[in-house]
Amino acid sequence: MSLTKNPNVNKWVDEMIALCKPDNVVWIDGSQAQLDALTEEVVNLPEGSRDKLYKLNEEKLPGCLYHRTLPNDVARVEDRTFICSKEKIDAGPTNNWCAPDEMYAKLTPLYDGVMKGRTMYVIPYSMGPIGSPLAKVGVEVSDSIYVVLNMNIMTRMGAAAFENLGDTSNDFVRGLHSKADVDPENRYICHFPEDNTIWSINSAYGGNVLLGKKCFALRIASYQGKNEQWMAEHMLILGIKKPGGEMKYVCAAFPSACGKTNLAMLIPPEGYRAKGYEVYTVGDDIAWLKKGEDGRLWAINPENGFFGVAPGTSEKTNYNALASTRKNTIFTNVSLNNDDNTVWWEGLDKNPPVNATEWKGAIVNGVEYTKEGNKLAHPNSRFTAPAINCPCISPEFNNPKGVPIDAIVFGGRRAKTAPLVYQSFDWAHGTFVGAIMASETTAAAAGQVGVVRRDPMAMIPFCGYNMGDYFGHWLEMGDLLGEKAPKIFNVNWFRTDDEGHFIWPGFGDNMRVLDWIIERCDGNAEANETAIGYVPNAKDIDIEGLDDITLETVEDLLTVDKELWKQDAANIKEFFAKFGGKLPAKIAEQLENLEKRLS
Ligand code: GTP
Ligand code: SPV
Ligand code: MN
Repeated sequence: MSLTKNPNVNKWVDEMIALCKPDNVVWIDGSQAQLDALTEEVVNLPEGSRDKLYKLNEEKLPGCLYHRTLPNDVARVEDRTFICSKEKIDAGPTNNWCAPDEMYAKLTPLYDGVMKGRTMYVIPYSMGPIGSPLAKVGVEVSDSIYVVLNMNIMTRMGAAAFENLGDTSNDFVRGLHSKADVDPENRYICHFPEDNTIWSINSAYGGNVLLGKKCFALRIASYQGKNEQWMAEHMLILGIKKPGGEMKYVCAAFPSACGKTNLAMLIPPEGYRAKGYEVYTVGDDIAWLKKGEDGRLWAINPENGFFGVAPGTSEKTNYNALASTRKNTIFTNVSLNNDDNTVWWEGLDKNPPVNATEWKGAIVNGVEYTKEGNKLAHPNSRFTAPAINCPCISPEFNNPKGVPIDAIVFGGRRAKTAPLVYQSFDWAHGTFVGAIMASETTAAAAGQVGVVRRDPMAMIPFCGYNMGDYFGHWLEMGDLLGEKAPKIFNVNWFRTDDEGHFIWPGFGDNMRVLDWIIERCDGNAEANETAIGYVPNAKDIDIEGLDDITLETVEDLLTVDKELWKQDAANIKEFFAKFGGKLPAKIAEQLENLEKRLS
């Protein structure tokens, strides 16, 4: 029975029922009793069933579940992701486009009767704290219990979301998902920004099916933000407090699998902890930002949990993320230790389980298997963990107002060009710094790994409209915020030496760079003006307690190689040319200025 009187919701759900023809319809109220019953149902499915989840060791991992997706369905599929705006120009040159009528016509037969013999779950959820002026409501219908259980962790799910929507509003995002036959040939992730609608079919993996996340909170929301004077960004949010100082909030945009979760939960090096520095996590993947009454830029994390990369997560690299996964967490495509029914992935520790189930489901000797160069966990295996589990979750996490932002940081994986850190000259130049971001591709999306591609603001896979207009929107936000706009920086933790090793230790030691950033915000730290922006003096990056890093190493990490930058500028020019008349004149001008400074 429907959980809302809202006729817009009920009419749409009725249409989806008529289309998909499920045997049953279950409205998700969010109650523990309902979640427990669904969990029982899904763990009791027969072995070999595609939808099956497994309960993990109740003592070591209470409330935790394990799931494997099909080997052809382990990451976002950018080549099958579409922005279906009426006009092609509104999707822009960086998105796949199809006219909405055409896409609806193509997909309708695929959805027709797809849920026969299945149950449709109607999932109401809020992105952002319920009742926050920055929050928005979505409704996802899906034939997957895995989706329901993940949405429960990642969003504020249940009847309360409908109360927040009210009985008459039409302002909710309609998400239709069916795993169908999980057929990669007929897999589509389609967004209709002008209809507030998302249609996803033939996948059962994370970013393709948890429609509140990338589909709504970035692709649809970025379009809404452009029209409503706010921003939806692929950014973590963290709070840093130095001893005796005020809490500073920093947002950082890095491409997928480039370190957002790690930076958001960083533990400062010993020397900093001894002095009393504190770090708090507000969000690890997405930020919604809006001008507040005080004229500053405020941010909320629209999510309620972390859908984090498992490999590489260890007590040493990210203690807080690991701690977040010790209860009520869902693990996807990691490996099992069959002896004690716990989970393992590459980088957790140096002891792969002997009696292991690898991510595709084969039982193997994990020690031998990994010695032969195989991976027990998929490189994009993930944990879905409740934010409240995080030991350093910010006390402001549920604050409906959000937090005021002092600095915005961009960054990616660059082996050579980008220095460890630099600051932009001003907001317009900072927008340009974001627009020229580039990074090596990772396992978070299907396709080749390790190729450098341009990825403005880490939004290439997530901008729901023409990216030229998106740059324009950034410039407009700068005008709106004026003097109170956050300072903009760029970082690169991934410079390598001639043997290809990372030079900078990264992880907790990134605090040393954040320290310079927050001092710059307070006007306390010095910098050198270079062709690309303000670069710190090597001596102003605190390296006390770092064994392998000398002042010379820092100097090396901070060099700006003009020849490399000239090559980069040429590549940027080519990239910008794609946008034609949609590239804002101010951004083109920034490139000309960079070229002049380099020559
Ligand atoms: P998405 O969830 O896909 O958006 O990824 P993310 O940006 O949150 O990336 P995450 O923090 O999960 O890190 C991805 C990978 O980068 C992991 O394997 C980390 O171990 C590695 N990593 C994170 N921070 C650093 C760093 O400072 N230095 C180095 N060398 N590696 C890092
Ligand atoms: C990313 O790829 O940036 C993620 C994981 O955060 S997914 O939800 O699959 O998009
Ligand atoms: Mn992400």
